[in-house]
Amino acid sequence: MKLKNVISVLVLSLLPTTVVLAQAPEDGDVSIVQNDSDGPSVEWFRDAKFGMFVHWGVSSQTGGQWRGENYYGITEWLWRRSEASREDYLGLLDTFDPQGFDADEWVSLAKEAGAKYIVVTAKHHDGVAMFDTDFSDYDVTDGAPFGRDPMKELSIAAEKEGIRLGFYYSQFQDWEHPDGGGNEWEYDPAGKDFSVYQQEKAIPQLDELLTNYGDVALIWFDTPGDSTLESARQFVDFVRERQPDTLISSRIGHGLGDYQNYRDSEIPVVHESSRPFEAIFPHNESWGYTALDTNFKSTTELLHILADVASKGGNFLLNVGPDGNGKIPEASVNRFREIGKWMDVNGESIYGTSASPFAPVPWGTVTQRDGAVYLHVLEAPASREIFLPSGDLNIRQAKLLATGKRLSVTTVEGGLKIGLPDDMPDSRNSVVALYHNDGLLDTASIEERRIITVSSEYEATELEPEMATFGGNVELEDRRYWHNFGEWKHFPSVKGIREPDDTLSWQLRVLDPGQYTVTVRYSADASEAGQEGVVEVAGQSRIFRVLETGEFEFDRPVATFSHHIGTIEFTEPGDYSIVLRPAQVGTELMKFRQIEILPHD
Ligand code: H79
Repeated sequence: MKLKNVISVLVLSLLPTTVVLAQAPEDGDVSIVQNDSDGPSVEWFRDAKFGMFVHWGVSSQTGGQWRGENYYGITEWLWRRSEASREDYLGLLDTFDPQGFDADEWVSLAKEAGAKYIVVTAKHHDGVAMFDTDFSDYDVTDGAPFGRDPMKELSIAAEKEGIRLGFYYSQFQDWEHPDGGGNEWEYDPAGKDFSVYQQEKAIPQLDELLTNYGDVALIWFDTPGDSTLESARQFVDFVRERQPDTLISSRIGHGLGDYQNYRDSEIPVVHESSRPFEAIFPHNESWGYTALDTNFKSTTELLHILADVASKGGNFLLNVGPDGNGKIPEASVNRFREIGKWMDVNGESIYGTSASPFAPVPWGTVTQRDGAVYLHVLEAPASREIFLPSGDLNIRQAKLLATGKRLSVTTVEGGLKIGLPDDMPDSRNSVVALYHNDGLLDTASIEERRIITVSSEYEATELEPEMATFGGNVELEDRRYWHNFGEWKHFPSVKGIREPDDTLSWQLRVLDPGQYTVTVRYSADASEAGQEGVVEVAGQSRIFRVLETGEFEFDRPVATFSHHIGTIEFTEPGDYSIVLRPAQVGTELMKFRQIEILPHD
């Protein structure tokens, strides 16, 4: 497992994947990106680890409040959600005059936060260009009192600060163009010829973006919809021809693109592909500015997402939604600055690192580089001793990155124990660096990554569908839902649990023997409720009857039930498997969400 082993990496990328899920075409293609040996180098992107996403457009002026209505949910979809006429919506250009916009201010904030690249909406689905274009009347330069070209100003500021700039460009949806995708309230889809839009607007505008704005780090295509392979290829070939080093996001569709996007607000449990990836999150729940949502993720939560994504080998692209005056909300500014302070101290454990070589750990996450492993301690246990399932590793030195304090490392069965001080430097994430003589370690095998540590020192062990091994007809099914329009939430689940051979099982490594309670969390409608399920572990079997929570609808809250199904005992430390199955043949047993194991005194 230790030394660099190219074969195992290759094998991993060929295995049938359990984490890249079937995908509704509306929201972007997350299929595995093909290796393209002729494509641009992705090294800078792989190393970057943190970027700033910016959603800004004429709808930002409304803050989600328009013509007497509150549009809870994503503001950038305002036109489609309101189904306003083009005169009414595009009238927002007449008032677009963000005198507070200062490109240097945005770029400095990204820089201060430690972001290595910025992606900004050059054109979102509404079709309005946020740059000076000759191929549409609807741009903020000639078509609005603003009269400036914010993409130009950003490109100059970014170049000055040495930060890369990429453009979001909605290639399929364009609600302003009669032949573009998405606007079916004003234009009959039967009468549309998508290629007219592509040839007369999208390609010429990409030409402008790739000609007049210096080096473009990437084009962030989104929502391929039902566009064809030929259409996607034309976009890719065109970008390649104009700027061969510009990266292309996988939301171009059809498995094309230079790196892998996951879905909105999604972190893969395991990233299988050899291509780099990016996990994207809005700071609150809307991408475009809204006055109706102040649920900004805390610095702690953002630092945890950053460490989690990096431990899987990916980049965290965190969005801000500047308002109609061009100002980034204060809540975002403050959090970005806090991230930057943490990066100043701990950046070594993030930039240029690779995915964790080890099984998941209950106290946090792990990143690594050649000769170093970084332990991101997100939840320090009361005993101040953490276990790393590292096998034998030749450690030279262990220290806290923040203070330089040396830590004790003891070799134990299967790994290492590291002693932590009582006063950890940062309650959000204190990083321990382990310097060793074993080079860059192999990514853990799938089997290793599926081993879940159970210890009485941690509140709960959560057994997720993505970590399970499936028997019979069970397969992953990532259900999604939202509370307010477009604010996707994920419900990673399974389908095909209908008879006793249809099983989910997890490998447990129990550190502390004793009593634990088992809770099955699920959603079940009338067709599923009433059936019986069984959980088997350590020679003990607990049967339960599925209770009804309600219908699962994508556009309303999902009622999930935490069903306490009993107490079990692990008599000694060691490896166990835990299995969930239907007790009898039936319909789907439930919409399974997770099993939770809690120490029980
Ligand atoms: O730019 C941000 C969002 O505007 C964009 N992606 C991020 C980065 C985005 N993609 N999808 N969505 C937003 C929401 C998708 C809604 C849809 Fe539907 C679900 C379109 C089709 C299914 C709502 C329900 C509209 C039609 C059915």
